[in-house]
Amino acid sequence: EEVEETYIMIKPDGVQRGLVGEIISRFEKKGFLLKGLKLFQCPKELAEEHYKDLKEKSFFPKLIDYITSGPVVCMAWEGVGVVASARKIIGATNPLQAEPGTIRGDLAVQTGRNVVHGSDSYDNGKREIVSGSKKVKCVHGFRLRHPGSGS
Ligand code: YYY
Ligand code: MG
Repeated sequence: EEVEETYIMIKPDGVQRGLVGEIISRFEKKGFLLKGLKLFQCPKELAEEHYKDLKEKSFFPKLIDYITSGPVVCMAWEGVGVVASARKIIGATNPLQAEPGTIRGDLAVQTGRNVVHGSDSYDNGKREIVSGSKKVKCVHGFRLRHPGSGS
C-alpha cells in the first residue's frame, strides 16, 4: 500500500445542511491527513471539467447546476490507500444503496444530492487536485505531521 492523495469535495447540499464538520470528522477519525481545504464557489467551466467523463450522460446538465448552486468545500486528503478507502467511507453513488455507516448511507437519500465527491482513482485524484489548484492549491503545500508517521 502506498501513500496517496485524493480529492474530496463536500457538495453544496452538504454545506447548506451543515454537514461539513461531520464529513471532515469521518476522514480525520480514520487517520488521514488533511493537506488542503477551501470553501469555493465552483464556476460552471471548472465543474464541467471536473465531471468531463460524464458529459454525455442525460443527468449532466442537472449535475452541473447542482454543483455550481452554492459553495463547496474542496479538500486534498493524504494517506496510505486513501483513494479506495475514501470511496468506502463515502459509500455507493445512490445513497439508498449505500451501506449504513457510510457518509451517503447515513446522511443522504438522493443520487442527485449525495453530499460528497471522492476521486475514483489515483490518477483522477491527481487530476482533480491539480485542476482544483484553483480550489485547494493555495494551502496545498501546507503539511501537518501525520499521526503515526513518525516524521
Ligand atoms: O463517483 P460517484 O460520485 O459515486 O458517481 P459518478 O458515477 O462518478 O457520478 C458523479 C455524480 O453524478 C454522482 O455523485 C451524482 C451524479 N449522478 C446523478 O445525478 N445521476 C446518476 N444516475 C448518476 C450520477
Ligand atoms: Mg465519480
